[in-house]
Amino acid sequence: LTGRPIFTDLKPPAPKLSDIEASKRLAAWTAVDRHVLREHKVIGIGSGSTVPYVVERIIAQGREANKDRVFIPTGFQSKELIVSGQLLLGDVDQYPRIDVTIDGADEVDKDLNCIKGGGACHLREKVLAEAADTFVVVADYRKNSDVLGHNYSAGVPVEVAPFAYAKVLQNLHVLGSPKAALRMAVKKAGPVVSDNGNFVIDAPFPEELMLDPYSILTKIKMLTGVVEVGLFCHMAKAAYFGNQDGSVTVKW
Ligand code: ABF
Repeated sequence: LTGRPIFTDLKPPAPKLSDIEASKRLAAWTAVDRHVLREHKVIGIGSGSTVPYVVERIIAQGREANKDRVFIPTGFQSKELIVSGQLLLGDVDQYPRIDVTIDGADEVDKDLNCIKGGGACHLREKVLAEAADTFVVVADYRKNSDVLGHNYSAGVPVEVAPFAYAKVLQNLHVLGSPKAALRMAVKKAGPVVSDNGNFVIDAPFPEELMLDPYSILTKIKMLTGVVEVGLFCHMAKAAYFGNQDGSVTVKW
C-alpha cells in the first residue's frame, strides 16, 4: 500500500481498546494534533465511529483553545458529539467557510479518493468537506486501499430523492452496477432514510470502472433524482490510518 508510515508517541489510555478502536483513535489524535491549529476557529466535524476520537482530542486541547471556536456537524451524531462535549455548535449556513473538516471514510485509495456514506450522511459530509480550506480523513488500517472497492464491497452510496429511486436504480444498472440496490433498514423494515429525508442506493462497480472514480462520480451525478454521490474525488488533503503496530500511515 502506498503511504508514509510514521510512529507516534500517542498512547491510548485505559480502558484498553480493541486493535481497531485503538487504530481509529491513533489516526484521529494524530490528525487533530497536525491539523486543528490554534488559529482555526471554524471546524467541521464528520460522522462515524472514528470521529468521536477526533472530538475527544479537540476537547483535550482545553477550554482556552476551544472558547472562541465554532463546530459544524455533518449530521445528528456529530451534533450530539459537539453538544455533549460542551463545544459551540454552528451551522454551515452561518459559516460557509470552514478552516478544517475532519471526517471518517469507508475506503480511501492511493490518490486520496474516498468512498463515504456508509452512515448515509455523505451529502452533508461533502458540503463540509468542500467548504473547508483543509479536508482531512481519519480511519483505521482496514480502510486503506490502492483501488476503491477492494476493501469496501458494499459499493458507492448514492443519495436519491425517494420519488426517483426506481428510475435511478435502473440508470445505475445500465452504468455498470447490476447489483445496485436500495439500502434497507435493519430487519428490512423499510428503506434507510437520510437526515435529509432521502433514500440511499448502494452501487458496487467492477474494478475496471473503479480505477477512474471521478468518471463514475460525474456520470452518477448527472442522473436526475440523484442528490449526492458518496465518492469524494480530489477533496482530501491528507488521510491518516491507524495501524495495529501503533504506527500511523499518512497519505497526502
Ligand atoms: C462517515 O462514517 C461516513 O462517510 C463513513 O461511511 C463512515 C466511516 O465510519 P467509521 O469511522 O465508523 O469507519 O464518515
